[in-house]
Amino acid sequence: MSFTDVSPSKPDVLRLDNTSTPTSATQFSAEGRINPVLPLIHLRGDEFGGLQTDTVRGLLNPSKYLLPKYLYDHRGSELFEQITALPEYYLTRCEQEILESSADEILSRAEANFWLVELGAGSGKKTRALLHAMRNRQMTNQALMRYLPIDISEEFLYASSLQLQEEFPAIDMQPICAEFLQGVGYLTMQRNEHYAGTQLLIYFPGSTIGNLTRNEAAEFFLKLRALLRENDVLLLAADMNASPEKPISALHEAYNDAAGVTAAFNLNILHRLNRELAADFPIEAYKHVAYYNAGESRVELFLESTRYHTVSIADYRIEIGLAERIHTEYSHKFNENMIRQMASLANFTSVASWTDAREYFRLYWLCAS
Ligand code: AVJ
Repeated sequence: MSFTDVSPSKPDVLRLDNTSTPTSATQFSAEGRINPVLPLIHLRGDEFGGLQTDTVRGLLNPSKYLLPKYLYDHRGSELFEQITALPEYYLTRCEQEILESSADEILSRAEANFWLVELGAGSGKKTRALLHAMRNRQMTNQALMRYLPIDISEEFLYASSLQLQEEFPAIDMQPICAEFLQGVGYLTMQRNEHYAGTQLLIYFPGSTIGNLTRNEAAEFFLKLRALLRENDVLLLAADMNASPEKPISALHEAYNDAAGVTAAFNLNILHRLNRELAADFPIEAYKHVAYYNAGESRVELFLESTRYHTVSIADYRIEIGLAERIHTEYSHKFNENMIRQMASLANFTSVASWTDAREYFRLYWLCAS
């Protein structure tokens, strides 16, 4: 049985959009079934309604595209996990290095009472480093601290939260199944009503911000800021742009790994469309293309067709030319000034940042001002 079988109507999930009974403790039984240990707050709407509409719209566009969020189905998330372990994919290890050496210092900037909110289910060593630092602080003062991961994938959220709660029993945890901003909105309300003296620390890891276009990123910052109050904090992880310290070849290799895992990750979206939309992409006719666009300071990912063909999806028949590219993902890269500017446009002030030994990656303490 998979975690996806935990339907929102089961009693171990607290739904806020309809009347529900609060939950008791849950745990895994020997057969791997989930029984009520960690109550999960569920705010998510129906997120897959858009796959067909979004796909058709993207393929009818003069420059064809697919939305990056659809890369992350179950298989896509597995492949992304594999990417994070690749020798060429330095991002995850750099962020880990920063947190392992600086988590105590980073959290020492927080107020006495704070909630650490993570955008994306925290599973890796990065989150552990932060939770260690939280535990260290907790031992020296009796302040109120909570860890609240927000993720739309109930499956990963459950698995990682249960694991982390087991490792850090003294830290109060509350997983929230929701879209990021929806989850933050819910938490701000809770804070304002019942925990007015508590600071929100929004940790946005992984350089996920890089997936967004500039306009989308600006909108995200503004919307997030609107939910926060002065002195709340966005702890933002962002991959650095190419520089004298960071050659373009490092960027290129991170998205063109020798083992071909990134190619498999990219191509997986076509498998998904064939399966879930009964499309008929000839997957062997596509190749993975990724390159660094210096003018836009981003890596761009495409699926390139090696021959002319047509694809049927729903009632549409879409022509795909020889060497035509379908855009699948952006991975924006940032220098400190870009982050500072984006932040200040949305009324955040960059007050500190931390980097790894090679200066490939950076964590920013952006204070709501
Ligand atoms: C999850 C968006 C941060 O941009 O590096 C990695 C996604 N795609 N390899 C990135 C990704 C291909 C990743 N982010």
